[in-house]
Amino acid sequence: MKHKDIHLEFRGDIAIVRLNRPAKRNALSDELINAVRTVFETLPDTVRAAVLDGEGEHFCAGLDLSELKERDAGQGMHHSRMWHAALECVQYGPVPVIAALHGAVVGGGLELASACHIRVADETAFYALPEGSRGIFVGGGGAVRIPRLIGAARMADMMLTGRVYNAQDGERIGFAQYLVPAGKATEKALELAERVAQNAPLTNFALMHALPRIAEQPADQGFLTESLMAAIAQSDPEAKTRVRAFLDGKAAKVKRG
Ligand code: 1HE
Repeated sequence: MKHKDIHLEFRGDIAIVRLNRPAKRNALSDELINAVRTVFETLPDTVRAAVLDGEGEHFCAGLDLSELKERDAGQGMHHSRMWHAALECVQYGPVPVIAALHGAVVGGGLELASACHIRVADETAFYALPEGSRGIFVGGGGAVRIPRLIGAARMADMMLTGRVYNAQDGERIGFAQYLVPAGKATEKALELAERVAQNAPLTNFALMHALPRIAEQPADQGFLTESLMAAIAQSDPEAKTRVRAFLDGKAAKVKRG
């Protein structure tokens, strides 16, 4: 798939998806958000993990505000649903996605990052939800995904007061799981992607598709779903091979962190 605002590259079984609209700080036009959707819908089945990053000084400036024309309520709802559909393709697509963040991670850019499975930020990253001061609301799934990362109270504060979190505080409160020196986010994300790509495919499926849903289920339903997923994963020949390798002393032990 070729699109003028996305650079797509393959390194072995890793896909690197780069937002490539630096002159507009990778602002997400309707065209670009739909291209993100198409990329994740059409990844070749040889791909085992993906890295998502942004060209230029910033990861992403959010919604392309130049397209925020007069919309009536129905059009506004459909526009938001279009974003939901695109970001669902990232979260519930074929492979885990590792976001490599730097510079502005704001508005819809933060919503996009929140749909990824792992976030690596460099020291230049900053997080904001300027929707609050622009008189609008999040519409790309942020009201669902962001409270799950940082809590509803912190999200409300960001939108009510325009609070901006720097990279260190962003890691502390849960936006990013990894914080690396400036310019190193993509390198670290690639290192993690290579590790993720070595997992049994069913393990990655379980973590992407079962875990977030189990976490939202009432406990008694969650325990049952977990047991079904566990039974499916452990009956896979790949699991048996890996467990046997450990018992035969041929697989790596867990090392101290
Ligand atoms: C844009 C956008 C954009 C930059 N839509 N064109 N998001 C925001 O409210 C964030 C708005 N952007 C900014 O605050 C800043 O641009 C940044 C902090 C991200 C970067 O600052 P800087 O100094 O590096 O760049 P700049 O000079 O502000 O912008 C460069 C160009 O990109 C300029 O256009 P030019 O033609 O004058 O060169 C900007 O107009 C353009 N640009 N950001 C359109 N967002 C599903 S709902 C989600 C709702 C939201 O995401 S609302 C939050 C939107």
